[in-house]
Amino acid sequence: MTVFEGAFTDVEGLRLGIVIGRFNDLIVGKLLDGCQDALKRHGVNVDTQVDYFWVPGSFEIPVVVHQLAQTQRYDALICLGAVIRGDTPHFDYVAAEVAKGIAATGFQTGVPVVFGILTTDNLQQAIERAGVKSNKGWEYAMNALEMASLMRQVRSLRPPYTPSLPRVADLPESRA
Ligand code: INI
Repeated sequence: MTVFEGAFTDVEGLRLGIVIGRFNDLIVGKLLDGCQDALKRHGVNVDTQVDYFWVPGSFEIPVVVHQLAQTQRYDALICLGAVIRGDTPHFDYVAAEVAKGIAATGFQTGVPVVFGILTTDNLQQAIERAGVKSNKGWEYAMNALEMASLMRQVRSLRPPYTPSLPRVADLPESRA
């Protein structure tokens, strides 16, 4: 039996991208601080090993993170945002789209993408998760380190070639 799990200190040559939705900047800035603190304490140089991409709000995160994942430049990507419920259904649309978009990027590209989007009912809950009681940004950084390390191991299991698919005309049951 072989057990695979990610390490938190597998940071040599690691490249990370962080996509940040500026909306609710007070909260998101704190998440970013927590994230950078965790990365630094695990040996990541947050100036040279991390690229930062600012977008207007959480809704814009998926389009950027998807393009970044396709570059295959990053071992992991972290999305940071804060979606706080208001008096209208806007929250539901933004929260649902960003969650779907981020999940799709991970599936479609094989690059780990951390869902670092706070979705809270009010500002108080967001503040508590952005540095007052705990800082979720720290956790998101740890998730990225762990997944980047695990996916490096998973990738090494792939055969060193991609067998080409047979042509339809060569399939035995084909009438082409
Ligand atoms: N964006 C957020 O990141 N958080 C929110 O709470 C939020 N609310 O509630 O409106 C929000 N809206 C902006 C949205 O992400 C887009 O930037 C905007 O709709 C333009 O596309």
